[in-house]
Amino acid sequence: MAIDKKFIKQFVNVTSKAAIASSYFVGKKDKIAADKAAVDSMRKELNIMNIKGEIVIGEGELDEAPMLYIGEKIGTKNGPEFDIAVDPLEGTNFAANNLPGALSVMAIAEKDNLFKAPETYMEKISTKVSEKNVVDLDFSVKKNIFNLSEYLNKKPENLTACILDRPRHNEIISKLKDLKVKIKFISDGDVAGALLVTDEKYSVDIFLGTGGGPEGVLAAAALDAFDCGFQGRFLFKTDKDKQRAREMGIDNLTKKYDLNEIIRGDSIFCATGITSCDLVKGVNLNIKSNEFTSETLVTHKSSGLKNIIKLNQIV
Ligand code: VTB
Repeated sequence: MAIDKKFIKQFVNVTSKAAIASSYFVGKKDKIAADKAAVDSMRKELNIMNIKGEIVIGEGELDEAPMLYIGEKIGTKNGPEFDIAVDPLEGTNFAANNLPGALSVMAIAEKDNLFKAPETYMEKISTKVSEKNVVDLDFSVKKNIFNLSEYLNKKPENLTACILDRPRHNEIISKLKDLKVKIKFISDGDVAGALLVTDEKYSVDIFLGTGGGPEGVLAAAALDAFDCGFQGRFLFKTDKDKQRAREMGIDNLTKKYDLNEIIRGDSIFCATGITSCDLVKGVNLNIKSNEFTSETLVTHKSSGLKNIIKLNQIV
C-alpha cells in the first residue's frame, strides 16, 4: 500500500517546526538545548497527527532519553500504522557553532517496513548506482573505485568520494589518495554526506566510511526514493551493544544489509535545514514580518516526489 499523499505536508510541517525550534539555539554553544528544542517540538507535532506511529529509531532508548525513544508510541492512534525514524537535530555541533549542515530529519514507512536500528556505528557505502555488484561493502576500496570508474565512464582521478574526517578512516583515505580520487571531507553529518550522491550538482560519486547506524537508516530511506544504492553493516563492539542487538531481534551481528533490507515499501523522508548546507537552506527569520522560512528536502517513494519544499510560517 502507498502512504497517503496528505501525510507529506504534515510530516514536512513536523521537521520544519523542529528546525525552527532548534534555530533559536544556533550559535549558542549549547548542543543539549538545541537538541532538546528540536526533540520537544517534533514530539509535540507528531502527537497531534492522526496516525498510529512507533519510533523505531530515535533519541536513545527508554532508560537514557525521556523523549522520542525507540519503541515510543506517537500520534492520536486514529490513523494508519507507521514506523518512524527520527533525528530531530542531526549535527548538534553544527547547530551549536552556527556552522553549515544542521538538519532536522525524519523517515516514515508503513509498519514493519523500517529497520529497528540500535544506536551503534555502521559501516556504509552509497552511490548513485543501484545495480548490484558494482559497488559493495565487501569489495576493497580499489575494486569499488575501479568498478565505479568503469560504470560511470570517469577516470578515478575524476571521481569524488565523501567521507567523515576521522582517524578511523585513515586506511580508506590513504587508499583513495593512492588512486588519486578527490576526497570531500565532512566533519560531521553523514546523513547529508550520504545523500550527496543523489544529484550530479553535488559532484560526489561515492560516500563511504563508518558513522552512526541510525543516520545510515535515515539516509537509506531517501536513497531508496532517489533509486540510488546503499549498503550498511552495523558494528557491535561492546558486549552491551551485542546484547541489545540480540534483544532487538538481530541474530547475525556481522550481516551486510542491502537498502531494501533496511527499508521496504512506500516511504516519506524529510530533512529540514536548520543551518544551510548543500542540500537545503537553513531557517531564516524575517524580523519585520516575524515569519520563518524553512527548506525541506522531501521524498515520497510511491509518487516519485523528490523536491525541496519552502515554507513560510509564523510560529
Ligand atoms: C556520526 C554521524 C553523524 O555524528 O554519528 C557522528 O553519523 C559521530 O561520530 O552524522 P563520531 O563518534 O566519530 O564523532 C554525526 O556526524 C552527527 O550526528
